[in-house]
Amino acid sequence: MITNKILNDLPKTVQGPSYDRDTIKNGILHFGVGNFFRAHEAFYVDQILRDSPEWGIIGVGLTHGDRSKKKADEFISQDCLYSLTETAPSGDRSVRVIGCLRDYLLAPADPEAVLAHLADPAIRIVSMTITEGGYNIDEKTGEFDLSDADVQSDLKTPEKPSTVFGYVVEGLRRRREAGLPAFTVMSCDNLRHNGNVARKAFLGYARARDAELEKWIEENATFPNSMVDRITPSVTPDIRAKLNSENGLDDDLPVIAEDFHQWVMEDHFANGRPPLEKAGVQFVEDVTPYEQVKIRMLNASHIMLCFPGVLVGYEYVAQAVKDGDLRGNVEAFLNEDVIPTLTAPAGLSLEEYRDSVLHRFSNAAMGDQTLRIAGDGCSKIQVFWTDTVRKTLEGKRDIARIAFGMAAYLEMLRGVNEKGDHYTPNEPTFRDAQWTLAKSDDFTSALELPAFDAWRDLDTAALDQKVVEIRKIIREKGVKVALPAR
Ligand code: CS2
Repeated sequence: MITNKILNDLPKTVQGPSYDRDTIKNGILHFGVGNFFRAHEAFYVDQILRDSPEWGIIGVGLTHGDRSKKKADEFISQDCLYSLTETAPSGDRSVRVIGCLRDYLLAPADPEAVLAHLADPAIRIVSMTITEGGYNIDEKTGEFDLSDADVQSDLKTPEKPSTVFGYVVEGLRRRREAGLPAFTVMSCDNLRHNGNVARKAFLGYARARDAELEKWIEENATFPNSMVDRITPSVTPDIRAKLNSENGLDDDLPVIAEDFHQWVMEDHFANGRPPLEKAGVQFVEDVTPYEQVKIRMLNASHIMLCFPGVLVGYEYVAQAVKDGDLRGNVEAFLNEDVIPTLTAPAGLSLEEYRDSVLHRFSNAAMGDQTLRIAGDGCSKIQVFWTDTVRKTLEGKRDIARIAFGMAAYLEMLRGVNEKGDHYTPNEPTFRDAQWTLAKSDDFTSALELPAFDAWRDLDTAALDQKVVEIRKIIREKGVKVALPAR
């Protein structure tokens, strides 16, 4: 275990916190303490605490179950410390222990403790990484989905919430009651306009709860948009063991990430903010061009690579990107479909960005998994591909690569690769109805899956037909035969 006690006695190659942990105060509460948060926001905040100790973080887990309980126990027994290993494509690495997490609360076990922090004036930012699909927005209507069962139940007992919406809004209600300022709601999810999406979700919930409260939140809280970027693989027990033996640590909660990291944010904070620019965060007026480039190039090509990559049987992204056919298809997708329909922020070359993305994917030492990337494809397709698909359809451009990507996604959902090996596709938003569509051999009805909802208002007849055609080829002859001609 890594604990406060061993901080003075870390291996020479491991860098510890640059500050005395006892001097740190609570300033941020974060929902969703996953690997990405720990390699990104926490990594940035950790660097400014020495000079700005008032921005320590309280981590909150929202989910039930044994795994969540185990994770909470591990955080607590490690004094909320963990190691971050940063690896470069060259294989170079560095290791540090991150100390900015001050406590870890499991919300279902102690909802009142979470609410007390939310109502504490020391907490001035509430951040979250709750996944692309976590904002409960109905893609068809573009509105917060009030029919969701958990939301309904929170609306019935709003003072005893269980969803992130219920917690944040109840926390803000308590602050209003107490005459305290609101806090900034800072989404760190990989969404277009993540702040606007968060605003829609939290205000949508608040409106259904109490219109006056919604108004107060709208006037007093802010929801800055940001672009977040750092590839952070899942940590399996094998990876954990390997990291520990390489690092000379005994860490129950190690994280590994690429050496690259980027955070571009709009400077709209309701109640102060840490001087994150000192740690390299770029504050800009409008984050749109940055997020468009990141989502439409990096994330979009990640899934364009990994849906077929899983089917071929590649476990790692670095293997898939080394495959000339799959890489060529991704390059063609970027060159033909994405770059011509994308506007770059001033000073950024999209060609250089493309090359850097493919270079980052080739980072073998990081061991990023194709199944991690392919997971939650239903939400990711809607976020990462929609603009490109819409521009392709509207501009009557070549649909071949998009159709291939959609077909590969649908085949990937069957859970068996071309070698006959089985795996478990992860689709957290699917219920039985979606799995029935996904597993059915009726290729036409599979197109009703919500993954493709965001362009259903356009004429998709030719695209749909092409997807069905390509899927048949994948099924009968394999992914490589089905790849679009180049
Ligand atoms: C990946 C992202 O899940 C995905 O599809 O593209 O997790 C990616 O690693 C991050 O967005 C990198 O910032």
